[in-house]
Amino acid sequence: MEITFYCTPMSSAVPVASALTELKVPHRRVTLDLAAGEQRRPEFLELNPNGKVPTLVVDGTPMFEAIAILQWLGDHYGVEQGLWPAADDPARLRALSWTTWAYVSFGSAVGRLHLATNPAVPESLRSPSMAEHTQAELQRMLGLLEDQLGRSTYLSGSEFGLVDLISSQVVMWSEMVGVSTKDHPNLTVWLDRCRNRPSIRDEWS
Ligand SMILES: N[C@@H](CCC(=O)N[C@@H](CS)C(=O)NCC(=O)O)C(=O)O
Repeated sequence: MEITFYCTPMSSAVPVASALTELKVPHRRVTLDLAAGEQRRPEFLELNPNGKVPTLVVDGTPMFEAIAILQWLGDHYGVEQGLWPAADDPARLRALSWTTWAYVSFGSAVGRLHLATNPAVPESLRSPSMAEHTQAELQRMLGLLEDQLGRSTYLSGSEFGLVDLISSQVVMWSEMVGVSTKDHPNLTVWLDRCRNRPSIRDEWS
């Protein structure tokens, strides 16, 4: 398979970069300069009409949205390495649930908090009451991870897997936006294990 990965450091492309490393997927990397607007060039919009990184091109076919790319990488490279459950394994249902939840439910709340608090956002869009409401919602959601991690060392089970690589990086992003994980001891231990994984650590440093 010939894979080209369009990325930018410290962006939504980072979890895909660490998954490619963790899964040892041979690929070519193309770094886009977002500040220079390279993502809006017509040839890139042909690959991703949304004009964003990450974007992956697999044997000439483009795909976009980080969570879709990550789940596809799990299907194609993770199963044989024991990092992603096989399609007929009931654990696949949990893997799809947690990873989609991390991006869609938890991740969108992190996005709302970012909007409500980021000084770079126009003041009319910022909102202390929205920030407070969303912080409470995020703490409730971290509690779900805390419960799950009280039952198993990793979300993947007893061993680290792609579910952990994906979910931990959304939590790491939430910390950057001002979410505290300190009231969740199981989660804190898990997060430290994940962030010290070379495939994650090297992309975040
Ligand atoms: N939902 C998308 C978000 C991608 C995204 O927002 N990427 C940003 C970098 S963090 C980007 O490429 N921004 C360029 C732009 O909006 O012009 C995903 O998860 O892939």
